[in-house]
Amino acid sequence: MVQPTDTQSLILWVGTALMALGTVAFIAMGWGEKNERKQEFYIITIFITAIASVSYFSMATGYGLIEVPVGGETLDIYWARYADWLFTTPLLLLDIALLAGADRNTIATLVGLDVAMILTGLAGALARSSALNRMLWWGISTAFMIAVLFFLVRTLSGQAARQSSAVAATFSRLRTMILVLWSLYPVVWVLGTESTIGALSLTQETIAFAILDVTAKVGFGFVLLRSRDALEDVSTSAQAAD
Ligand SMILES: *C/C=C(C)/C=C/C=C(C)/C=C/C1=C(C)CCCC1(C)C
Repeated sequence: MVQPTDTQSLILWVGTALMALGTVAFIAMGWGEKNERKQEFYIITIFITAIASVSYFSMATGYGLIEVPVGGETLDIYWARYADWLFTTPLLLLDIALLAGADRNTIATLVGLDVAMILTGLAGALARSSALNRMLWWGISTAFMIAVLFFLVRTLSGQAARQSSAVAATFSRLRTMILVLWSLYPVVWVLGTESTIGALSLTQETIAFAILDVTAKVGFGFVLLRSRDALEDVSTSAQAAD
């Protein structure tokens, strides 16, 4: 059975630790919060890093890694990433959508497109028939990602613009983080092992995904949860609407 190299394992343990530390920090920050609306943001954000730390643990210990034969070569694929992303990317979108005061249909559309993005990306990572076939899945997944980012910029920004200035400022910071960081995932995928191009080694790819994951989850969580004025405004406007 294939195992991570020592370097990969070290990177993945660092990832596990940072995700776990983020989880503990978010629990501490939300401790004693009585307002139910504000609690939502803490609960969602805590789950994001908690799920990621378990996924990193599974990869660090080799459980999350499999061999996929494609056209005579064998690719080492960390499948656990996709199990993580399937849950954590919708939760990240839920965080920013609740902040923007999005309606149910917008949230459902965003989550649906996002789940399609991750599942078609997983299909590409596991496809055995040919490198071309893997790249076609990549193209489909990337199209779904563009749709997610389009919705974020168009529909969600419009809804956030109706909120207080504190909410709008935090929203725009988080939106920029998503636009920049998420766009880099398909680039790393295509340069790395998954596409069979292999311009990045599996170790370099592991480093790149670890930096992206920690920034997009722990960094994102800190930006959101430290915006106390924004969370306050969201909870009062939601109460007024109830
Ligand atoms: C915390 C994890 C995050 C924010 C993960 C985001 C992942 C993506 C935006 C992944 C996108 C992909 C494509 C658009 C095509 C190729 C396959 C993926 C799954 C890497």
